[in-house]
Formats: sequence, C-alpha cells, structure tokens
Amino acid sequence: MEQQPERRKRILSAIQPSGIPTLGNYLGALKNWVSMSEEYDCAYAVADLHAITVRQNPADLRHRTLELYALLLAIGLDPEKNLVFIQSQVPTHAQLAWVLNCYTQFGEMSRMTQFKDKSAQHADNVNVGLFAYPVLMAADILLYQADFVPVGADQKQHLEITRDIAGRFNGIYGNVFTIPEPYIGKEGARVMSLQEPEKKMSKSDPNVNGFISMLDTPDVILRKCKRAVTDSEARVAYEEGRGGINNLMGIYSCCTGKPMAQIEAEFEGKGYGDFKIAVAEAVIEELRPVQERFHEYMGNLDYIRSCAAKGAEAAQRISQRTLDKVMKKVGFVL
Ligand code: ATP
Ligand code: LTN
Repeated sequence: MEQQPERRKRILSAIQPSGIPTLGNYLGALKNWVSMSEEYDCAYAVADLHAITVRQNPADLRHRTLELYALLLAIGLDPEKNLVFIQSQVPTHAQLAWVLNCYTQFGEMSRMTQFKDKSAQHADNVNVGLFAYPVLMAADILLYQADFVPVGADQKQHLEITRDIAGRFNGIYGNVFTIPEPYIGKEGARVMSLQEPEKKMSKSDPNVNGFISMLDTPDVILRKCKRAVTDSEARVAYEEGRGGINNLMGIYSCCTGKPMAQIEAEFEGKGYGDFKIAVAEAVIEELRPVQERFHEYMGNLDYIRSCAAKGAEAAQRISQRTLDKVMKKVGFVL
C-alpha cells in the first residue's frame, strides 16, 4: 500500500481589524506567524466578523480589513503557501458558530472575562454577538481541525472553552473535531506601553504616544521613543522593577537580536537620550521593509482583493468538509 505522506500539524490564528497593529502585535504575535509558517500548515484569518461585536463605521471597517490583509502579506506571509483569508468571505464560520451556539451553555459564557471587560467598556451596546464571541472563535478553530492555536494570555480562556465545546460535541457524536492545544512557542516578546510601562502596548490605547503603530512614519517613531517614560537614573541596565527602561531594552533587543548584556555594554556611560534614538532607529529599520511592501500592496488593491478571494475559496473548500460532517451528525438534510 502506498505510504501516505505524514500530515503537517495545522495552526490557526486570527487577528481583528480593529485598528492598525502595533509594534507589540508584531513582535509578540505576527512575526511568529511568519516563522511558524515554515514548519506548520498555517491558516490565518482577518477576523472581521468578530470586529462587529463593537460598533464599526462601515467604510473604515472595509478599508482596515484590506489594510490588515495587505499587512499580513507585507510581513512575509506567502498566500500560496498559507491559507490567508478574510473571515466574512467564508460562510462556514457563521454557519458552524450557529450550530455550536446550541452546544454551549449560557452559564459558561457568562464567566468569560473578556465579555465582562468589554461589556463594561461598551455599556451602551452589550449585544448577543459580544456574548457569543468565543463560540465564533471556536468555529474558526474547529473548522480547520487545527492542532495548535498561538494565543496570548488574554485569549487562553477562549481556547479552553473551544476545547470544552469540541469535547462535548465529540462526546455526543463521535470524533468530529480535533481538540486544539495552545501553541507554546519560543516566548513571544511582550511589549509594554511607552507611556505606562506597567500596561501592555495596545492599539486601542486612547493615548497615541503609548504605542507605535506598524505604519508610523520614522519621525513619529522617533518622537514617540524620545517621549517614552523612563526613570531618573540615566543608566541603561536591565533590572527588576525598571519598567520603562526594561521595555525599551526589550524592544531594542528584539529588533537588533542583541542580548541584554551587550546592550548594557554598548550604552555604558551614555544617557537615555542616545539610547532612545538608537531604539527608534532599530524600530524604524525593523519596520521599514514591511512598510515598503505594505505601501506597494496598497497601491494594487485589485491584487489584494484577488489574493483574498483565492484564500477564501480554499478556506471554504477545507472548512466545508468539517461543516458537512457536523450537519450530518446533527441531523440536517444534506
Ligand atoms: P486591542 O487594543 O484592540 O484590545 P491589542 O493590541 O491588545 O488589541 P489583540 O488584537 O487583542 O491586540 O491581539 C492580537 C495578538 O497580538 C494576540 O496574539 C496578542 O497576544 C498579541 N499582543 C497584543 N498586544 C501585545 C503586546 N503588547 N505585546 C506582545 N503581544 C501582544
Ligand atoms: N479573539 C482573537 C482573534 C481571533 C482568534 C480566532 C485567535 C478570532 N478568532 C481564532 C485565534 C484563533 C483576538 O482578539 N486576539
């Protein structure tokens, strides 16, 4: 009998088009998406269905979705080798989410901390979609029979619930879904706010000086780095409790590949002024090729749309197999 080639393990991840990704998103998540794509069979989605759980301006949402797709190509994801798609262009996601809603308990959803946080933030729009958000995320993952899901700490609870829902469904109907594991790769960088180093850098921070957007121009990056909060010690050294300087050193280290000891030696006897300029230059160089490719892609939106259409077609084909199984098991007429 012919030997089946071993199936590569599949990874699925997604990012919401809720704003331009920050340097934190890039160093902590997106950069790893590219390195993982060499070893795994990867599927990456722009999660626009998730984005409408918070009210969006339609023209902005459309533009940001295409921008984010272009940015995924610009960081180096090859749409021929990976599945890169826009979630709303693949109907199976909403279809499976509905079915899974009926296998998810109200009580377990009520315990989700992101729901509690977001409903406090958007008290005037606590919609049912916001409540069911983790079920749609479960559908994203289970449709592709993903083995691993790289997620940050904030999404761990959602992956747990995905595993619970999948296990419950399998318990009733047999092995329909692969139970996904969290992907624990090499420690992704955790980048902190430049203004409040005890908080993570976040694209929805109302203080724009707190984050560096992946599309900030060199002069904006320089200005934000110069304004970054440090302390009065004027000593570039990585030590417990020195949030601001540790964060800048972490960013510099990530962008240059230099270990902390080397950075300390390099800036021995120099003030924060010189160091902040060096950090800014390293970030500018890190982002420059990505930004150049991004602007090229955005100048050719037809290409971006056609890549997205091809990605959606392939994603539809793969995910339909899982959906068909589910529909059959549940008792729908096929
Ligand atoms: P928002 O501000 O809209 O809540 P966010 O910037 O916090 O968004 P998410 O869209 O929730 O980011 O996260 C996308 C991915 O980026 C996740 O995998 C998350 O773990 C990672 N990530 C987000 N912020 C950082 C950060 N400051 N450092 C490292 N990784 C991060
Ligand atoms: N909720 C995630 C985005 C997201 C996701 C997913 C992540 C949507 N579907 C499936 C991993 C797998 C976020 O806001 N970071």
